[in-house]
Amino acid sequence: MPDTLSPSPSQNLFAALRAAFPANLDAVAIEAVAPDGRPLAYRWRDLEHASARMANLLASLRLPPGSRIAVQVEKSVEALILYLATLRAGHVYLPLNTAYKSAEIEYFIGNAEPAVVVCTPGNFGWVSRIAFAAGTGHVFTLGDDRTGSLLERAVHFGDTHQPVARAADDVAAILYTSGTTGRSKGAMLTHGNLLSNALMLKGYWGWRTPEEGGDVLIHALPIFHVHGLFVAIHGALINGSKMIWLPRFEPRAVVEALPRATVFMGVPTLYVRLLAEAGLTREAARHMRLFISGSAPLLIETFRLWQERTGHTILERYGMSETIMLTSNPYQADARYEGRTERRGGTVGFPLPGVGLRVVDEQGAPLPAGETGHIQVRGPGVFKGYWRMPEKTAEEFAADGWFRTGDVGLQDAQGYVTIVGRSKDLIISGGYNVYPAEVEGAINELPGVAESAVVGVPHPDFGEVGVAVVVPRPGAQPQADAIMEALKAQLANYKVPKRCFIAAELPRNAMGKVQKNLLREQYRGLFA
Ligand code: MLC
Ligand code: AMP
Repeated sequence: MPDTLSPSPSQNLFAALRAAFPANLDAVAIEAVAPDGRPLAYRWRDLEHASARMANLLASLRLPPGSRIAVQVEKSVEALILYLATLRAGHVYLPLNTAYKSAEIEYFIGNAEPAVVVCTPGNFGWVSRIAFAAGTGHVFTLGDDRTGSLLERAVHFGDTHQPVARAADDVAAILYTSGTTGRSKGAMLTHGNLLSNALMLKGYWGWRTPEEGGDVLIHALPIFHVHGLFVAIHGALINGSKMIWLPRFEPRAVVEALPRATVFMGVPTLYVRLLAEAGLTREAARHMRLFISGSAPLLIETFRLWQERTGHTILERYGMSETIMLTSNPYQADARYEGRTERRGGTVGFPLPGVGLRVVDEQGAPLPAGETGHIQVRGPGVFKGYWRMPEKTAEEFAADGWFRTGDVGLQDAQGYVTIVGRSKDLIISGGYNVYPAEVEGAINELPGVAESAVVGVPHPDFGEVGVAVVVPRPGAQPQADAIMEALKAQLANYKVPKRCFIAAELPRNAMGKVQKNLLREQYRGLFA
């Protein structure tokens, strides 16, 4: 009897975040620093009004709901406001790493067909050429010093705006990732995925609302990936917690902010670099409630050194672009796991509430506790699919609907999950994913190159970095330096291998497959 049902309430993520703003909208929501060093304070009221103006600007473009808004800009509070405005206006946010070069941007824009592209003022020339050629209707600019056409236009719009109704299943953001193989795919995350994950973490990590004394988050991560954009920002906003907003990661700035903060989130490289700061002491960290690490494996040495230096035990958690957060070490006693409280170094903790996790063998049969296999997951955070790639989406799910993470690991009898490796050919360098296949493709296009292999090897700062082994064409003499230079011109800088070697051939097995494990072994001591 549909006529007796009330319309389902909107599940717009922005509306849920907005509802969690503190009652005092004049309180400071974000402390930031202008590029010229001036301190900036944004009140909750500023976030409300500025996102309304931008949402009204987007509404004035009369785009169909769910239009993609692609954004490649430097980190700024205005960029965060643009994210909120996109949700508010019912569109889909598509953040792009600032390191991406033109060929990479051309692919993303061609694939996602955004209605709006926002870029830095300095990149307007080449980005707008790519965007208009791909059929994008509007290109705005946004500088980290509050310059650019986006704010110039938005200022003419009203500062009230009713969030557009969205269903839980409507897409809120697309994050490009290579998944387990091949070309970059756009992972579609819905309003429901993002909101359920934010609400679950609110409870699991014991966030304190302003009435409970409040938390203060140091935000030092980039805002174009899951960690900085969703886990950190949603965490703060849905708890009405203040953020100390750093435009980029600088260890000294983080240490200086510690006495005013309670929560910090970082990839392992950030913890390694912070440990090199003399100012990192127990005293500096005495008000801190929680240090969270994720996106890449945290070395047990780092975990222990951090305990010794600060008296705090880092809480390591594990997630993915396609699933948001999946597992976490406990913040407090976890009743589902016999009340265990131990944050165990080298593990990523327990499956989070609502997350199903199983370890399976090559045939997909579940393995008993303690045995290593492929990690599969399901739950409310698992994405809707890859943008316009139904076959690729189907490949990544088991027949019974569980998502194949591409990670290899085990769950012990007590419930702790350990990631021991990856079945996907992926290097995680400083928390950024590098797909060897993409880098090898770029190398193989270079003059004089017959073939190449890129492998990840341990690195003291980035955890893991890429090393390239290149086989010349007969008679050709490609030079390692020239190869690295050529790659820097066309790939995001973090994808460029840190070293390149010329070799007569690549090791292959009887099937003709390149034996990357042998190359990894050969070069594993390179940066030791
Ligand atoms: C920079 N460089 C890197 C690199 N970052 N090389 C390898 N890996 C990286 N991650 C290189 C540059 O190419 C440059 O080389 C040199 O280092 C200095 O560049 P920089 O720009 O000054 O580096 P810096 O600002 O110090 O950046 C390092 C960093 C940054 C660790 C702060 O990489 C970073 O913010 N990483 C966090 C990534 C992140 O947020 N990941 C979350 C993904 S979400 P050259 O030769 O040009 O001089 C996810 C899901 C989940 O995974 O579970 O969270
Ligand atoms: P991304 O596709 O950028 O979201 O990266 C997701 C991948 O990062 C996961 O599939 C894991 O391989 C890796 N990852 C995330 N967190 C951790 C962690 N705590 N330990 C080990 N690997 C991690």
